[in-house]
Amino acid sequence: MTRMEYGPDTALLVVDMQNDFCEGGALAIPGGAALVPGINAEIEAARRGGALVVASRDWHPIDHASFDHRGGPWPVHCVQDTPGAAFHPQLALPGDAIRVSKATAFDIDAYSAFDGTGLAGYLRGRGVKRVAVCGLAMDVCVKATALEACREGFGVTLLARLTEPVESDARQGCQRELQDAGIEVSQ
Ligand code: VGL
Ligand code: ZN
Repeated sequence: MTRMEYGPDTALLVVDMQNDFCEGGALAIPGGAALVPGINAEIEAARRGGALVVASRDWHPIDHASFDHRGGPWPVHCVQDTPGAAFHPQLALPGDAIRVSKATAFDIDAYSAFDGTGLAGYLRGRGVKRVAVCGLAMDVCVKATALEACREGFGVTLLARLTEPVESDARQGCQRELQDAGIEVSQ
């Protein structure tokens, strides 16, 4: 069992820990809310090690192209400024955590926290060399974020115990795909 070693040249990316992706939300992922205590402990470990903490949020305009009434694949979720788009109330984000909003354009979806956000350049500017990725959903935005971090040249560790997939049988395939891309999977 490898653990992420946090230092000043690392960042913890907490992906889309929002109400709509947790139990009771519009696009609820089984086991989503139960990740929160473990993610909070990981945030603490990251801070102790001097790592940056980044939290992304899915932040769609009303009538976003990914919604089913617009022909997209998803129910309406994470609409800007609605309770469903808020971070889970127990998520302990430090005040100096970096918040990144994504998928804010009407006509295109963005699964990765790097897509259209400028995050890669920002992290490089802060001297970050390796990122640890956790959050929701393993087979959608966590996977896309980890793969794009890898393509951007960062070392990447997937925190497998701190993520859950939309499709319950997707875990093994996801882990294999990420490992094949050179990502370290930490259980
Ligand atoms: C996500 C489906 C639609 C995610 C975002 O954060 O994984 N999934 N939009
Ligand atoms: Zn979305």
